[in-house]
Amino acid sequence: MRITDITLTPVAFADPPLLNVMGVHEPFALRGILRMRCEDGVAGLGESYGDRAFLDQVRRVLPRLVGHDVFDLPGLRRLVVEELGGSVLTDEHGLIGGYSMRKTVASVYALFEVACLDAQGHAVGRPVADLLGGRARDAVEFSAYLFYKYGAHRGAPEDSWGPVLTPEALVDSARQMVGEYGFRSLKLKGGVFEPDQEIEAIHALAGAFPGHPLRLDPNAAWTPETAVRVAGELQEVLEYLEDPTPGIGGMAQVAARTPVPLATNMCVVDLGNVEPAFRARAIGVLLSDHHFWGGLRATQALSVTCESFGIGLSMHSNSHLGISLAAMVHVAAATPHLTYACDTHWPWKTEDVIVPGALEFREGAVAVPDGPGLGVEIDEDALARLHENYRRCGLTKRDDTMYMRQYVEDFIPHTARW
Ligand code: GKR
Ligand code: MG
Repeated sequence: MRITDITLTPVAFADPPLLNVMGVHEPFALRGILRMRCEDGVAGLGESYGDRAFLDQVRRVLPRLVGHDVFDLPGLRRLVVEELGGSVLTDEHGLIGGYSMRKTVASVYALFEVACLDAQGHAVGRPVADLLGGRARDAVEFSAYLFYKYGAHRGAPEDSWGPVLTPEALVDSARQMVGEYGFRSLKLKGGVFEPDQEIEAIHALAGAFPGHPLRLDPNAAWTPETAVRVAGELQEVLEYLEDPTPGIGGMAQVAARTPVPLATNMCVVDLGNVEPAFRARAIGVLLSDHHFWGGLRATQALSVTCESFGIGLSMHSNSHLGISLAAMVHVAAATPHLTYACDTHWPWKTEDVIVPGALEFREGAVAVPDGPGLGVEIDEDALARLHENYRRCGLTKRDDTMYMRQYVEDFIPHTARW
């Protein structure tokens, strides 16, 4: 079934001032929405990053896809490699994980692969999870992704979450999120305050939510020495500690000195990192992400690799919309080894490009949509509105550090500083 037409629409959606090691989220998060039309009126949707450098790479490949068969995924990958071989995109989505040509190709291919799988599902009348081998679970569990945050964007009124800068406010925001979505696992984005303040915050969450698995992710803000100390202080309450320190070597040093499993979406970000990280016993859990690991099928292959070596599998998230959530749900449902609750930024957004209702959170989990393909549809008015946001906001890349300097003039990212 051949592709007859393909369009890429950049969109921007409102995002609160969430804090992390690099700075603070800007007023809008960017995404790229891909729409594919095929013979017989079948359509496919994809979603990925929306920064200009990424969109430019995608646009280079687009003309070559017209006439391509959506069932020919190896051929699709060859087209992407032929067109982009040699390109390397920088990557701030994982907050400075590694980048490479292989990762660039994997990211661009992934966007197309999801749209092809959606189209395949529509063509044969089956959900994407069925095309990926069938459901290992009917609903996919997610974690509450907690952030410290400012109360308002520069010059704007306070948002509905208000400021979250103390353990008390953090516990309140967790209560709000758990109350609304029913999450069990709670993840705190750390690397914002001194480690002792973040230790106190995790203890406050443990006290307020007994029995809930807890995670802390400072995006490599600490030295190995500090990471070992924090892990020691929190070892009774953490499900895992995510990227406490940079690099496979640093992570391995920490892992050797703590029983707390270390997780990563920064030091293992493509296949080239797998062997050295596993050999060094640097991690216990890998956070997959189909957007940069080469799509849904590559995520499943990665899962088999992890299972073979006794490494757990979780899922990473960036600010995203409903097409991405649908893809995350289908692949997680069809990947038996993906047993950790997945990350999602979903609760932080207030608008979307899909028709509401297809993806609902119940007890912290999203049921796999039953309809064909991804099971989500574009809301044309919403897509036009979010594209207009994109045109007006003037952002072309994520830059949490530059924006942070509007709040704290001399801000320097905290990477491996503490
Ligand atoms: O949205 O600020 C954020 C996150 O810090 C994101 O950029 C990270 O890539 O969620 C991610 C993570 O787990 O490191
Ligand atoms: Mg992380």
